[in-house]
Amino acid sequence: MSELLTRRRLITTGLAAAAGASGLAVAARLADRYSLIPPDHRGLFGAGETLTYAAHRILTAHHSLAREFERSQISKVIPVNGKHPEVESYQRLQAGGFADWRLTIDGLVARPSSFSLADLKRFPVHSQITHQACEEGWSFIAEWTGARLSDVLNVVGVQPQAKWVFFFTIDQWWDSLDIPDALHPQTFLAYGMNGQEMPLDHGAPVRLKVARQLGYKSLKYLSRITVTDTMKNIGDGLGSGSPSTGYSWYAGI
Ligand SMILES: Nc1nc2c(c(=O)[nH]1)N[C@H]1C(S)=C(S)[C@@H](COP(=O)(O)O)O[C@H]1N2
Ligand SMILES: [Mo]
Repeated sequence: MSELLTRRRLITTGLAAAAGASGLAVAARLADRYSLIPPDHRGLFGAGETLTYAAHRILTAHHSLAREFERSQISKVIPVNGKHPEVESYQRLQAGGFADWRLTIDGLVARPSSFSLADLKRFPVHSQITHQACEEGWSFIAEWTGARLSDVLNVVGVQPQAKWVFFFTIDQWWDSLDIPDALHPQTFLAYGMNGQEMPLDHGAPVRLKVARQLGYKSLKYLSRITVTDTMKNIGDGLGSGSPSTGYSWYAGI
């Protein structure tokens, strides 16, 4: 990238094109107003990722849906990325049929809470038949069943200053979504897959399902959710464990 073409120029140029705005000044104001700069913008993907994020946020508005498929299109062969955690705490939960598993939700919420699998199953049940794509090049279509994250967040009461929803897992993965993606109607806490309880290796008992981003954002083996207004104090501050391994925080598709 030439020195003259700074990141900010790129962002605003892209926004101007995306929004059909007539000038850079308009685009710059938009970028400022709507925080269209992803948290890891200095990472490997730099301006490109920023453009993707900003363009998605503007062009796809808030609740555009990922494509859904017919049951007949569900993949016959379903790959799995890695095995379930081997730590003792997970084995104990598994042995007890996950009756002792809890999902803690804390941070900027009115009512910090802890949900059992049975609690989550009492929320309205939703299903989606969507495509999951791994950054490594494989993908499959499956039916995912669970509670909408938005339904659960509405019960705990997200405070108005909240900007990010962080997720932590039993195998020490961590990641985050912005509020629009967290409240997206296809963002699920999924406890079922293809009509069965969530298989162990696919994230039992409950995984996150983020339909409009690459597979690595759909964290398995969830244990905790924290709502924040900053990324600063979590991990390296880039919103996800992925940027440190070369993958962008925003993985929109
Ligand atoms: N906790 C946890 N979540 C995870 C992973 C993982 O190893 N641990 N792998 C991610 C990656 S890279 C992908 S592509 C998908 C794969 O989901 P699947 O194994 O159900 O196909 O899960 C994602 N979520
Ligand atoms: Mo992946």
